[in-house]
Amino acid sequence: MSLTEKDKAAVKALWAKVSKSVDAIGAEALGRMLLVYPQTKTYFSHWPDLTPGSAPVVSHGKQIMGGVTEAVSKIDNLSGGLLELSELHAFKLRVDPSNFKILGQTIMVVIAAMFPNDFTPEAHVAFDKFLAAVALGLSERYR
Ligand code: HNI
Repeated sequence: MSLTEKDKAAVKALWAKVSKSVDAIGAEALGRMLLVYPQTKTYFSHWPDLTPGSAPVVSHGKQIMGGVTEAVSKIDNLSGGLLELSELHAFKLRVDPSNFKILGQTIMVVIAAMFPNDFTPEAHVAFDKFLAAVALGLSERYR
């Protein structure tokens, strides 16, 4: 299920449209992940407030989207390009990698809701493949 050149172009085109709003996308996607999939809250129990829109959710949403933006720039080598982030999530944060798919889902829902015209079926399929490849790249260091 690797990304074709056409997929890569579609992901970059979508990203060009949404990148001005990444902070808002990240805050909304992370807030939704914590609310809709409450099992993900265990990793953030040291935060004072895990509700959507709270300060830590907004600020961490930005950080996560920084990682996604980095992944777009490394789209040709996602298994090698995300090793540092993978290492961090595997050994320091000890995040179960199944959660990467969950966050991918909420990121996609938020982009679809915020950018209905840009989130065409072609953009959707390419972005879905991209997020699956990002999740795989982030899982690289777990074994
Ligand atoms: Ni994730 C920290 C990127 C998914 C739990 N995460 C980060 C940082 C980046 C990042 C960047 C900050 C790194 C640093 O401090 O150097 N995370 C990403 C990306 C994805 C992702 C790109 C998927 C697309 N992270 C997840 C998921 C969980 C998660 C699904 C848990 C459910 N991440 C964390 C935790 C931290 C973190 C926990 C540390 C946060 C803190 O404040 O302690």
